[in-house]
Amino acid sequence: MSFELGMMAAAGETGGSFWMPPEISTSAAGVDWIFYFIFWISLFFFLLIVGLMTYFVVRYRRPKGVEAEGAPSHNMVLEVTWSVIPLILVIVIFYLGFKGFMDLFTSPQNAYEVLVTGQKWKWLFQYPNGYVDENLHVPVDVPVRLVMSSEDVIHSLYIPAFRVKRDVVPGRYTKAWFQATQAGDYQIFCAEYCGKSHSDMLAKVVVEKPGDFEKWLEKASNFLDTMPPAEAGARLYKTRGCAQCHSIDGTSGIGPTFKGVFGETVVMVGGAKVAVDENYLRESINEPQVRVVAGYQPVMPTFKGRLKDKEITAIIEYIKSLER
Ligand code: HEC
Ligand SMILES: [Cu+2]
Repeated sequence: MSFELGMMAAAGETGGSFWMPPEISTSAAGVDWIFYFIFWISLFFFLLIVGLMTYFVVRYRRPKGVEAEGAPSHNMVLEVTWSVIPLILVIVIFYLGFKGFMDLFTSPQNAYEVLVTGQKWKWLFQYPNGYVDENLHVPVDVPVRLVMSSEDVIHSLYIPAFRVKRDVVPGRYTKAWFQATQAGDYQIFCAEYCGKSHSDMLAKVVVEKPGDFEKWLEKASNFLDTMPPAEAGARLYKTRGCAQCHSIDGTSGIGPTFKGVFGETVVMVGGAKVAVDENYLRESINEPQVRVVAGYQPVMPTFKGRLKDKEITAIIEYIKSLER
């Protein structure tokens, strides 16, 4: 991956290098600096030590027929030198690393807050007005704090361009922050192996130009009023957790698939047959335990009070659009 990201940087974006993607956050340059500082020190000592070792092996090898001399006791000057110089270097590395770590972990108080949920296998981002999106939109030049948690296993939110990577753990909150420096789209990965579709757990950070962020958020939050209901429903299906249990491709998961269910006759636990229409779908969303589909556990949570009527209508329109 480093190689691919390196190529992206070579394509003319700011900062970055062969090893590193472009630097798009205020912390990125500092992170890269420490990385290269340690990298060059390591390379220098690697070459020095391996070079000298090789030279000494050749230079002082014992020819045939020559007896080995006793080794000299020790050399104070040499030993103090090779102890004190590395000591100073590791202290400097510790200081720089600790300072960088504290910067990365302490978000500014006035930061704009976005709630992040990791789940198998996608990211959800919730804005202060309650709107949930599958991509992370942020304003440029504004500090943003992410307050993150997981619905299931451990994930890790990784935004290479911002040099941000932080585990997302079920049952607790972890935080990360950044301040983006350049408008554009950047990749988000999950960096903690979390199961079958781990590598598909992708999203984008969209860094918006000044003023555009507010416009985007307002427009996106009003999607119920501006989008065709079936499209709005498709969005809710992904952002409100239905996708966790219901497929749209005909495969059965924790719950039945939505594909082609509208207009069908479904058998309930107890043997009753129900024709699937708008009212049945509405009841299934609001009171899933009233009639339970045969062959499934009654594990669907109720969405009563959690979805507005308009949202339920949109989801029903979406389910209707999924023909077999
Ligand atoms: C935790 C898993 C889970 C989640 C999340 C979930 N459901 Fe369900 N759902 C089920 C199960 C299991 C059933 C079948 C048992 C039953 O009828 O209660 C079901 C049944 C249904 C049915 C009836 C389907 C049929 O074939 O008769 C509908 C409609 C439905 N869910 C809609 C939704 C919608 C809309 C959402 C999201 C807002 C959602 N569900 C979220 C598990 C879930
Ligand atoms: Cu993951």
